Amino acid sequence: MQITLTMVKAVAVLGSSEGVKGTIYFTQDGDGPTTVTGSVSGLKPGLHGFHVHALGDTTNGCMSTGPHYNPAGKEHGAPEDENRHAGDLGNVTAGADGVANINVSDCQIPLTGPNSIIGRAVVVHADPDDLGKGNATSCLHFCLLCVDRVLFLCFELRFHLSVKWF
Ligand SMILES: [Cu+2]
Ligand SMILES: [Zn+2]
Repeated sequence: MQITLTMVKAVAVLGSSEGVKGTIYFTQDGDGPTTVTGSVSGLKPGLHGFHVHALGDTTNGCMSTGPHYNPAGKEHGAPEDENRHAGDLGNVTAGADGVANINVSDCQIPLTGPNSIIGRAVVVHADPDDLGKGNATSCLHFCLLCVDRVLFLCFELRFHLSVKWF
């Protein structure tokens, strides 16, 4: 019997009318964690919430992308929390130059299988994610904050379905 290891890659090209843009790459090797790399520029220096939202519909900004992707029915949290939405990737940090470099590894955002994030939306928010420890504990609340100021606060782009199989 032959065992085939599969490497799956995906990309999200993010952009907004406010000059915020970036490209984020996702790589998963077999059943291992998904590595998320890339950078986003044009951000206000500081922390910005970074999530996978449930839906890939970006026609109405943050609003149409639904809540944080949450196939296990858990609460909003930090990436390292056991009780978290699968889509809770925490924050990215933009430096003084407005660039956030991303390089994280996460076990709850697979690129294959029933809980695959392919086709869902990636959102970088203008505001920091409180990671479930502050007032904006509800995912919906958090996203509504975003939608309220969608022109300045959030941008997102759904995944291109450019999954490559090796
Ligand atoms: Cu979000
Ligand atoms: Zn969440």
